[in-house]
Amino acid sequence: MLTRIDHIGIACFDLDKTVEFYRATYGFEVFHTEVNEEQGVREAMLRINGTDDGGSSYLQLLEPTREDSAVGKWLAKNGQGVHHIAFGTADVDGDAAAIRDKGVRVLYDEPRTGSMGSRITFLHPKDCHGVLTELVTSAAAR
Ligand code: MC0
Repeated sequence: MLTRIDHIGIACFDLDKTVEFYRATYGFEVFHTEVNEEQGVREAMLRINGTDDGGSSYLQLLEPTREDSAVGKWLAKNGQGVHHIAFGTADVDGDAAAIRDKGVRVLYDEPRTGSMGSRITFLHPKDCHGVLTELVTSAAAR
């Protein structure tokens, strides 16, 4: 069951400048940074609020590490902005299977590694009314 918004992914050209905008404008601080080579991103997680399952909701700022990555391609075509939304679940495998059975393309056969040790998969935006949608089981929920 999808129980919360885990994060909103925002693609940017310059991670440091974008982090500084969110800090100076809204007061959001960086909770975590990492490079995910498989996904081709350098990212900063800004924690917005805790949630009633013990997890959190974040803004995820994403800078591509290579032009041919998903975020690099998207930025070249669209410029900066909201790239995807991510729903939190305690069972990414079960939810992905159930959603696949409804005819929505799930992009990975098995969930991959996401931010902060989470397990993630994506749903094709063309099957989700134009929204690239991620499913996340946080490390804490595993
Ligand atoms: C592409 N499209 C999108 C989109 N990306 N629509 C909405 N939102 C997006 N973010 C649309 C394009 O406009 C195009 O539509 C069609 O999908 C095919 O796109 P493409 O440019 O030809 O690119 P593809 O097909 O090579 O790849 C698209 C696909 C890819 C969604 C399959 O981006 C992907 O595998 N994404 C999942 C991985 C990902 O995004 N990783 C980065 C975040 P038209 O109408 O022009 O045909 S990593 C992350 O977030 C991790 C670290 C985490 O959360 O922990």
